[in-house]
Amino acid sequence: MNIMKTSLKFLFVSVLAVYTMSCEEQYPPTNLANNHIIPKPASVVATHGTFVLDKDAVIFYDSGNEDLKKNAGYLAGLLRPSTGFVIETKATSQNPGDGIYLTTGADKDSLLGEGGYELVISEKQVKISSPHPDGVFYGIQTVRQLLPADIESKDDTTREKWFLPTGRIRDWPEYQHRGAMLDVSRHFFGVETVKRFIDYLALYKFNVLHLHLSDDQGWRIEIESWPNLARHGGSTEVGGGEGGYYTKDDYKEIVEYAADHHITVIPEIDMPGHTNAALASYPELNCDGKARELYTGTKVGFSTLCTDKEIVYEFVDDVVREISELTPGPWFHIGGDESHSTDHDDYVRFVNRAREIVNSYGKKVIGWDEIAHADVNSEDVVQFWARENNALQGVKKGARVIMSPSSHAYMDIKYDSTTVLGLTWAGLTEVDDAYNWDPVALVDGIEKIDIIGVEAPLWTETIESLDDIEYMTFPRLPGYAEIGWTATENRFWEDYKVRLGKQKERFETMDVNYYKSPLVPWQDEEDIFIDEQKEGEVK
Ligand code: TNX
Repeated sequence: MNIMKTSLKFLFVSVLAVYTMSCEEQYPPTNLANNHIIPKPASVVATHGTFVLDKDAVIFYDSGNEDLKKNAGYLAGLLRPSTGFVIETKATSQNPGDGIYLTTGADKDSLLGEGGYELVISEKQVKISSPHPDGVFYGIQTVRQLLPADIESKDDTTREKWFLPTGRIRDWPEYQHRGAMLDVSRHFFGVETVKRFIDYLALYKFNVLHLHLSDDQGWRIEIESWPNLARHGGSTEVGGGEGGYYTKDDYKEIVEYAADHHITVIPEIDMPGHTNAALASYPELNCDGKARELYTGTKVGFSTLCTDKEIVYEFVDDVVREISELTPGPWFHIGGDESHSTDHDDYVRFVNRAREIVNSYGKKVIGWDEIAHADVNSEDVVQFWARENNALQGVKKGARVIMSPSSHAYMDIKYDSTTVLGLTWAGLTEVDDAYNWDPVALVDGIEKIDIIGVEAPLWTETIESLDDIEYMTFPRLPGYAEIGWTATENRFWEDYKVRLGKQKERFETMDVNYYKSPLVPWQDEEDIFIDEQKEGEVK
């Protein structure tokens, strides 16, 4: 019986192989509906033709639009290594009728909103239009995912023709805030690592990078008026390693790189708890006037700024001012979590003053859900991570919410009991748990209108390298992207896991160290091709 089975299987595979070879010219399939784009687009209509991208391709963009010019340059740069094509970018004042055409000519298309786009692929042209350059950038990511995984190769594949199936995609984000957080304090990560992280966010249409820049174990950004923060407070990390910090130029470089990828950086200075690194750098920030020792362990809740001292508010003012000057985005995150060593009334007073300082530098406040105990209002955002009551209280005071439930959205939580990296305090978060939740269904009394979006934090007590970052984020990160982008009624784990499984070759070509979850049907691209051929036959 077994022999029978094996030989049947062999016969089946050989037939498929011959069949595939004889169909080579048709590669890839021409059915746009068979895409495995993440996040899943709002609507896809296939027209069953093929667009051919070769070395003569030109990328056109609306003349006079500097943002689109940048998008065009970005796309040409994206295609360059793997195709080897030096693709020309050209300004145009009208639809050229062929090539790749990036345009904000969808001005009146209100359904798309600022982040939405329409991608129309015909045999002659790939046209990406959106009311806003952000949407065009997202359309570019969709095109990228429609191309084979090889497109991510850093080396010239020498492939002469690249194909896209024809049709129309109209697509827009469900939430305006789609973020990930990187804790650069517990372990420090240099500019290049942060840039790779930004690359991954861009691929999945995230638009926010939240940087957790200070904590007990390290202060990670240069502050000119308080130089010892970075010099001393940044000199170590969890486990006693070297640590490090961003100079102002480093931080600017990150912010600019993020902006080039249509991502806004949110800086966080966690206060009044999680401040040991600052308390070790300046004795006057402590109530007893004595500097603390640097800390390289992983406990939380033991440190607090001395909320009675005026010098503490001068410190907060200087820090907020210097960082805000370098931050084009509208937000400043003041942390506010786990201030277990701060008296409740002191905490409330501190947060209220910190809010005023942030507002005085033209920024809006975000804080972890505990800040709802202070006088938050409709200008503020509360980041839900632990306590439903806090989030609800924030909403009752008029604040809006970012959803980062630690039971689903924490990328530092282990996948299963065998995961070597990560923590377990919030349970375990397999890839299905990471995906299967609805921001609106989390807290009774918090409605869609109260929620600006979702964010997946990566805390780094156990994370030491880019490889570690990748292992914990992949493959959960694409799922968070889909929760933020795709309407809940359009999302199903059973469908998502198949699309995720089809990213295998892309992850591998990108050299991403990912967790091969047994819940995901990982597929090689040639098998996908065979499957899609089969599907084509049946239909
Ligand atoms: C809780 S989430 C924290 C962090 C830790 C994290 C570890 C939050 C606002 N505070 O300080 O790094 O748990 O998962």
